[in-house]
Amino acid sequence: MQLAERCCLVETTLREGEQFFSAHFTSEQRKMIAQALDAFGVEYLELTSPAASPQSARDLATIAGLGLRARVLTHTRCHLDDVRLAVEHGAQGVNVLFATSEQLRQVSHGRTLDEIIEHAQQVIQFLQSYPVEIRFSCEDAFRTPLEDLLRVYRPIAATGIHRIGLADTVGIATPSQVKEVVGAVRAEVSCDIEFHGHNDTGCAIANAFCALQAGATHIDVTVLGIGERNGITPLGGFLARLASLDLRLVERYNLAMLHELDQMIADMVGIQIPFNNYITGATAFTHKAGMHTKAVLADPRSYEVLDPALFGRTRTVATVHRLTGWHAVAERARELGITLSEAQARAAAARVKAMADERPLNPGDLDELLYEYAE
Ligand code: HCA
Ligand code: CU
Repeated sequence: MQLAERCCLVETTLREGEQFFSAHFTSEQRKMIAQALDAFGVEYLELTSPAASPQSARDLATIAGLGLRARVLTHTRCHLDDVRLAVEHGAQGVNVLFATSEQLRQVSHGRTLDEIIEHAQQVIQFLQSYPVEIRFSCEDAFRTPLEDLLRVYRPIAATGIHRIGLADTVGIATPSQVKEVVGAVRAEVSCDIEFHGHNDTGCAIANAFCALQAGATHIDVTVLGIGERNGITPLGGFLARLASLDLRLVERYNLAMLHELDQMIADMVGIQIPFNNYITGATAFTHKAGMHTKAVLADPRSYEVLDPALFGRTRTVATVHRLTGWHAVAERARELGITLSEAQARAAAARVKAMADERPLNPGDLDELLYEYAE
């Protein structure tokens, strides 16, 4: 199957995102987020466990009842009480997990691998009497020896479950390791495979992409990447990765909404969109040095792998600094309705450089200088 056909986004701003330090979404905000992400076109929404709090349970029921196109999942402990609550509150899918690494098994639940398998099988059997998608994930999969992972996944996949998940819970995996591990699991199971990657060491996007290449079908993302600690694979960054390779991977999403989504979540959790954010950061499409601006003005593809217009964004050519070039200056003059000869544009650029050596300039300084040529 082609990547474009099998890549599904599991948008977990309403679960992993709620684990971001400053996220305290109200019921109204949760509903707004679900509706906006549905309008954007993500395939799945993952919501906080109904066992987390009474309001979380009510909000799950409300959002599951909205009739969204996206399937509404909830994330619970692999526990009969929790998954029962999930189905009672209308979840269309239940994502359960168990920690399998030595480190987490000791501090988290103290169970052996065999006990994990037996317990998971009971929970899965219970869920199989309801019309819900079932996913079982190994938490901390990348600090779990591969043989242990396979020992757990084989019998779990044999239950006929829809999906198994691999979580890089502590953000330790490398892209090549993800490829190897997901590839090995892919060779052993026939169900769908989900990947969830944290960004502690800056590999969350690369790891998610490698998981996809190795056969994963579902990738977890959040708006701006918010989540526990410094978060997980960001929706926008992952789309940037996909879009630059093949537009067919992203054309089903309402890409022009991305900025609005990033801004909405930034406002709700009280942060700014980072300047260096993929696609929606303030400088994501800003070109500065003369060599760059000259080339970009001639053909944007020279220094842009993504078309800003695809995401409702615009390109900025910075002209008022000492690295400016005469092409950029001439372009700014054209925008102001002033036609410069090459010699005039070169002279104006030289004056900008000299002025910029003296003091920081603002855009008005260049415009003022260019108006002299209009007279
Ligand atoms: C956590 C759980 C999780 C779960 C991922 C999954 C993780 O530690 O909060 O269910 O696939 O990172 O392991 O978010
Ligand atoms: Cu996580």
